Amino acid sequence: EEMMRGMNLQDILTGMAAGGKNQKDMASYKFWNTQPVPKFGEDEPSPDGPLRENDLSKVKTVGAELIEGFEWDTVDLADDQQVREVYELLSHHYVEDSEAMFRFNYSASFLHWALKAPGWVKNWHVGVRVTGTRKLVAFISGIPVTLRVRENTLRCSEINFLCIHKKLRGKRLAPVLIKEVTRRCNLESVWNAIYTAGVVLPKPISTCRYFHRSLDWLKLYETGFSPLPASSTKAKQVTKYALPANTSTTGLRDMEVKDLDAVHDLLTRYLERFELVPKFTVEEIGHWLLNGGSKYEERIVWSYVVEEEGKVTDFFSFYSLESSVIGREETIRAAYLFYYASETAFSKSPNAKQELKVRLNALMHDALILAKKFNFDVFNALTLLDNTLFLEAQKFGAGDGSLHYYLFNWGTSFISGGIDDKKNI
Ligand code: MYA
Repeated sequence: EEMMRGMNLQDILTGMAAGGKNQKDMASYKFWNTQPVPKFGEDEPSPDGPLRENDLSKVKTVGAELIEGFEWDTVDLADDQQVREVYELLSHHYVEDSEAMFRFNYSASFLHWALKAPGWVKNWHVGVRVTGTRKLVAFISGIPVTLRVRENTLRCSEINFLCIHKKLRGKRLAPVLIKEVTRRCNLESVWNAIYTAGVVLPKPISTCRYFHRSLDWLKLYETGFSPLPASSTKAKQVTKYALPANTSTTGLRDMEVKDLDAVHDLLTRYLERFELVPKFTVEEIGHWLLNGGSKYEERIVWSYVVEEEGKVTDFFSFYSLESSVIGREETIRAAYLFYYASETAFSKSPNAKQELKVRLNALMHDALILAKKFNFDVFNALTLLDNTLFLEAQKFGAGDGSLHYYLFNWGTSFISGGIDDKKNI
């Protein structure tokens, strides 16, 4: 009790409240201590701004030496063979849950989509290879993104897919990769970055929780993803998560190229209500929601609009990301809620919040039905945007994992987002 009172929301969210279980003290972040990121225990910055000077003339033109036997490479993702190599590395060595039961299995099609967004920079796809065999043993990537953080707009790099072969762990290679991608971003005069991680680092700008909605409860149970609650039975669980065969929103249909301007306009206005958001061009919307029209082996993204009297009033999207069940020839097919927006968010009625809640619940119920129809096992969402308005009602359950959001070289105070909104802690 005494302890709880002395703690702020941010400490609770980032795990400090759990007696530091999830977090080292600041002095032991030997690498992160040297980087332009906010430190734990520091005062919140004011005003918002960069944490170190940006000077192109001081950026090194060659990468730092790597340990003996390894060399830098730029992975060329225009080459399918090299996409395959990144896929192989990630499928064996990327993120696992804390009990090592599941591992993300980003498909080659997903990597094409995620890493070749409009304006992508080849030099930001950084690999480490074994000299001699040329085997790819580590990777880190950046893509360009324009972010709005409160009232500031930043040209950023979005860093993702940091991965080191299991045999090379614990050798301080991660800091070397991070410094190398930083150097390559700086060479393009990009001085800020955004990234997310399940681990606690100095210092999250926001924290979300993962929520999961079973679509095929029995499969999730059999793979060990979902437990059987003591008060329930298998049959009851299956019934609980059953969904109708057809959607019910009038005017709901697949999103098409002709909807791009309308969806861009709607999403841009909708995102203005939040404090940390991307600023998309129409071209980027086309890429993220329609995969730029490309057809890879596998479909990655599903996008739908609601059209009423010739006007797009709502849209939602989700993408596909499987997880391997470790030690079995099995995968969990997960749909992740992606961007969405509704004109209802701009209602001026005194009942506006309730109207938005009702509308989003109807849309998300249809999203679940569609995901089920496309054979997904589970539908995942984070506690961001307006998600807390529908997570519970749509039978999502809180997962074990949190996702922490970080900004590189930008100080701003903590963003509470959906969690605070719901006042559930
Ligand atoms: S998050 C996904 C990360 N990937 C995985 O979890 C896959 C499985 N794990 C691995 O491959 C390795 O364990 C990794 C660490 C590579 C994670 N983000 O080499 P080490 C710090 C940042 O001995 P290893 C994603 O992709 C750690 O605190 N730092 O450790 C976003 C320690 O530093 P310090 C991390 O286990 C990535 C140091 O590394 C992470 O062999 C955003 C230890 O190094 C992590 N996820 O390898 C990267 N995990 O002593 C930052 C550990 O200070 C981008 N560490 O505690 C920053 C912006 C750069 C661009 C700027 C442009 C302007």
